[in-house]
Amino acid sequence: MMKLWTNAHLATLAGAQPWGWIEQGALITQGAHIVWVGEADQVPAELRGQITASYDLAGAVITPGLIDCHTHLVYGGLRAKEFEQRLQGASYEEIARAGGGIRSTVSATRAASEDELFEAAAGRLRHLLAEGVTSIEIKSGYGLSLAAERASLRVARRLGEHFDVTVRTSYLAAHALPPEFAGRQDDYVSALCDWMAQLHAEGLIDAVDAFCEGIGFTPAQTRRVFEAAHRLGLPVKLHAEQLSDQGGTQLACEFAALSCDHLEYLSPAGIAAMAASGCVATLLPGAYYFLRETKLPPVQALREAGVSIAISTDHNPGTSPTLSLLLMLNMACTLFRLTPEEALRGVTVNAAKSLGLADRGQLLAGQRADFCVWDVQHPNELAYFFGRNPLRQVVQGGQLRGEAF
Ligand code: DI6
Ligand code: FE
Repeated sequence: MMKLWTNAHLATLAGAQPWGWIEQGALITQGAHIVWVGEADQVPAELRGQITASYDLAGAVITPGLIDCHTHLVYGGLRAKEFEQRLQGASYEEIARAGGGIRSTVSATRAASEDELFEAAAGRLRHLLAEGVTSIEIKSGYGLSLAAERASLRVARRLGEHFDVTVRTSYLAAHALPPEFAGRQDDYVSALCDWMAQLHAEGLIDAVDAFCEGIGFTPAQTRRVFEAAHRLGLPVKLHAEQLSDQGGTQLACEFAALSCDHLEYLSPAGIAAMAASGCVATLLPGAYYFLRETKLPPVQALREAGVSIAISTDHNPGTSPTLSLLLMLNMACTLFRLTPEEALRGVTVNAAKSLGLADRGQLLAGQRADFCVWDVQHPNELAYFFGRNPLRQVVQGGQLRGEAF
């Protein structure tokens, strides 16, 4: 079944034009894919004859579907109390070292049933979907035991089955040290590498992530996690240089990491390694804002080095409880000085790259037909407004969301 989507202003993010702009555009989809994109008056005659349904998009702006490429969506409990403590003067690192922080979410996650985790995450996911998210990465990392990491990853998979969204999972058992391994960090790394093999055999892991940081794992321990991932043929990514420069980025690039994320403390050597290996820099303005970080990621140097920049919510209960990817577009511009076009590329084509998904992120023949229909005059408004959701419709795999099959 071929569908024509016409009367649209297209931000294809492909080609040499700014925004990949097509002023009077049209798209043709077949099944879940785009088969043609171009000027509305140039639809090829041989395709026109095969069109079985036509949709008038009434002059709306169309972008690729949004991709939230770094989230910790599955967890139990909340951390609003910790937010209060921070306002009373405690730092994030102090709270973490005192057994709060990530580990308090671990207790709440372990105490929750799979159904409870699903319901809580589903409620959060609905907010993201309502702003045009069509693909999302979801990390484990609040279970920190075989059973609880499995539960989190199973919930992530279930979200992908239940909702109209593509879910990619990342195994982040190397997020924090669970209390039962206190003083035995290397033993924990051995254990999580064994679990990785089991959970991968169960089809639950698409990529492997780690938190390389003073309050996380050392570069040597991170290396062991990556070696285990490599043995299983799994791609890696890394929470790198968020609170200090550990050189995790260079290590990740040795393993051809898909992305390094956060990067406020990234060094010139780290930037060079990313440029040489084609690693995506995923910037997370929500965590920067919520932690009141003052050290900016080196955006201009990343640009000059030609490193692709992605943007994501980093949704998590401790450092980035946002459920708005559109707000992150605005913050990427206001806080990190990205241009609105760079910000949109950061949640589409570059976010896709950071997940190893070559079939989405641009409006191009051959790509998945995931796109958003926006009530705006120009795509720069997506980054300009904050707290306004101009999403009109989502097309996911060639199907209008909510439309009966
Ligand atoms: N960096 C972060 O910002 C989150 N995880 C990480 O490795 C924070 C996780 C939390 O505080 O719960
Ligand atoms: Fe994160």
